Amino acid sequence: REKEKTLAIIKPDGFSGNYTGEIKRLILLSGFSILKEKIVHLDKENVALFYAEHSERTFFPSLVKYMTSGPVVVIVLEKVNAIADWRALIGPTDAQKAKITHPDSVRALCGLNSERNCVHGSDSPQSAAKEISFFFGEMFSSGEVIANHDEL
Ligand code: YYY
Ligand code: MG
Repeated sequence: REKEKTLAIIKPDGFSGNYTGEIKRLILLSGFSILKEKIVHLDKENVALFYAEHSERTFFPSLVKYMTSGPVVVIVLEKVNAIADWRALIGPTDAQKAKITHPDSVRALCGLNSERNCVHGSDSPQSAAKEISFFFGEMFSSGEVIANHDEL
């Protein structure tokens, strides 16, 4: 059982709505270690690259506007099965649906709808590797642990 890394993003209204502390508490309580974290304000080019797979979707211009509307917190998480477990913790893409089907999820906690859904999670080992290197340069194997559940 190898540890995995995944990328989490607290999106603009998660950050501006002061959900960062609550989300990090849920992250640590769920057994993830936070290896790296930074606050960044994305520009259009950043978002277009990060969400390149969605560039032809009708929601794309609106998504770019939302993701550039304020700072985000970018976090590298690590644990066994981190990728699937973080996706499970954040809940479905549509936060309205999350409130009904996954009331304990992060998107139910602070998301609004299928666009303003508060958080991001990598969806596969390939995207986790790509997304972590997008924000932090090379994939690293033993990053510094800033905080973990033992410290709560
Ligand atoms: O991976 P996840 O974030 O759960 O959903 P994706 O289908 O990859 O879409 C990425 C991103 O695009 C989503 O978090 C919000 C936005 N989006 C949207 O604005 N409207 C949709 N109908 C679907 C997705
Ligand atoms: Mg996705």
